Amino acid sequence: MPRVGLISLFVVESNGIRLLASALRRAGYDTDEYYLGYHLHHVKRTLDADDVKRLIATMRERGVSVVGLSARIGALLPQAIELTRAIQQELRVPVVWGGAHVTMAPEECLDHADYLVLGEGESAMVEVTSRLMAGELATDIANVWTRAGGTEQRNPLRPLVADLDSLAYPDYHSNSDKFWFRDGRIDEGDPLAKEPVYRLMVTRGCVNNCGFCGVSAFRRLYEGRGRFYRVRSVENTLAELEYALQVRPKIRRIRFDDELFVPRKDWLEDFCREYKARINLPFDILSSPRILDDQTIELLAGAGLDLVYLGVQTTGAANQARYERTVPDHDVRRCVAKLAEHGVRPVVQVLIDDPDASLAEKRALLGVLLALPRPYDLLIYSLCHWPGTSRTLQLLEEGRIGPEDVEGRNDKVLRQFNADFTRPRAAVDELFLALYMLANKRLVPRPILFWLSSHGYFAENPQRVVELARAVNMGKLVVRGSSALLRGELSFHTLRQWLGDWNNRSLPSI
Ligand code: B12
Ligand SMILES: C[S@@+](CC[C@H](N)C(=O)[O-])C[C@H]1O[C@@H](n2cnc3c(N)ncnc32)[C@H](O)[C@@H]1O
Ligand code: SF4
Repeated sequence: MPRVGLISLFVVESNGIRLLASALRRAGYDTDEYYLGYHLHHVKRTLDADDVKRLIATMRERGVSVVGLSARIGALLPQAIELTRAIQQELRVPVVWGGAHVTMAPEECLDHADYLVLGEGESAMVEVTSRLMAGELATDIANVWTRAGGTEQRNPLRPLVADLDSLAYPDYHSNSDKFWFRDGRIDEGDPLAKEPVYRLMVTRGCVNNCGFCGVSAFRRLYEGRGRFYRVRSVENTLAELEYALQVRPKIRRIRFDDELFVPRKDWLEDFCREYKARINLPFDILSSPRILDDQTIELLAGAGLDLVYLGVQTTGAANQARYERTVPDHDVRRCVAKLAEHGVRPVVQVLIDDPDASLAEKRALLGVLLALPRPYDLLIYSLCHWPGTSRTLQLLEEGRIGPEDVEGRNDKVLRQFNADFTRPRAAVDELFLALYMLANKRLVPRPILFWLSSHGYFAENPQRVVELARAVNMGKLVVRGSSALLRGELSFHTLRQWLGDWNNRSLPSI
């Protein structure tokens, strides 16, 4: 029986692969999921030749006649190309690419795959599969770009899925059609089967349009193709969670992967009531102070909200000027204080290394971070230029970056997404990175950090401050890791991720 094989590259968590697999199975196609490598942060990001051989041998054995590869990030393009060539040569079957990078930069991908599926892939992949399985070409299908028929075909996008409840959710019960290849091992079954954290998404799109974010590229692309921001019903969400708890009884925590957890009060009220009654596990979300007013925080905390990745990025003024984003600094303060008051852990996320960030802005951002009630967790990201975002287009137009700086032609995201000291920076930027890393921890008094930030000597000689920041950060990671281990909450993947970072000498701030 011919079958589809879907491959996820260095991301065992992939929602995309699982949802596509469910869509294909629902449409009647036997479908395998193949996970190659660990998480991206694991030290090995090159393809392991033996793993590739075993993957191809397994696909041959199982009669895979159509291959789908998820090319989510431009930085992994060389690996995606290498793997695609090996599959085409060995198996002589068509290889279809889809995923965020294909959607953002299809021109760059067209040379390398037989078919590209842009945007949401469920129904397009089912159609492509039905054609290919019938021995036909799949050249005239909405969302598909291809040169398979000899001429280049760029079909328009179909409308966005209007009703997210109509999609099948990922399945974790059928284990005989999932394989995980890494370091010479093959495991059957879903790599996440024993994970204590269950990840899911309840939305697609976003209500905002921040310039640095992939959303600004997707929104432009999808203009005129239906409602961009969509939410699943509360009932559909809880039904997925109840199913997951049945088939994965080890789940201890829920992580909503949505980039902005549901900015709709009515939905949140229903959700919180039902979630508390039916699921009652601690849960984590991504959000922004704009969404989390005091009342919403109370509501979510009452339902079990434990941790919030809180997007702050930079100062209110710079956010507005550069990124089309309005979050006043005082609101960040209010939000973090309120979360702490309710026992919810905020993980503040900031964005550095924008070429237009002035010295005054860097100082002001330190002020914003120092004004928050300590301690709190902090993730510091270094601006990466995804293809097609508003900020990337603007910087390209102004000549502030070149095409070689855009992810796909660049792989900065692999090396410096979480900012650390392995990337060369101007001395003053090293100083500010070190000061930000110290700002969220109680060890160094705030006035000293202010003083360090304004003293010319340290702007030219930041090494001592950098060493201090590294040591303090390392201490916090060790304490945090040990207590998570004791609570039984240090998941296998988080541990691997940290060990990978450790190996790369690039421990992120926390
Ligand atoms: C959740 C998430 C994560 C989670 C979990 C991933 C997961 N569960 O899938 C984690 C934290 C692991 C993660 C990791 C990373 N992520 Co991420 N992630 C996301 C996020 C917010 C949602 C992804 C998602 O699951 N969407 C829902 C599913 C259904 O959509 P999808 O994956 O796009 O899949 C659909 C289509 O793309 C398509 N499709 C996908 N694959 C395929 C394959 C085939 C054959 C076909 C036909 C179609 C198809 O069909 C799917 C169903 O409609 C996106 C932002 C976004 N809105 O896309 C960022 C995003 C994809 N991530 C991004 C980045 C940078 C990363 C990291 C590099 C971060 C890092 N340094 O660690 C890693 C990369 C990991 C890897 N190897 O790919 C960037 C990518 C930018 C780029 N193009 O380079 C995005 C766009 C973030 C942003 N807001 O700007 N991520
Ligand atoms: C998935 S985003 C969600 C952000 C959240 N919705 C918000 O409003 O802030 C998570 C974090 O990734 C970081 N990030 C997003 N785009 C980035 C880019 N182009 N380069 C580096 N970091 C980025 C930002 O710091 C952001 O807070
Ligand atoms: S940064 Fe957050 S709020 Fe802004 S567009 Fe992206 S996901 Fe939406």
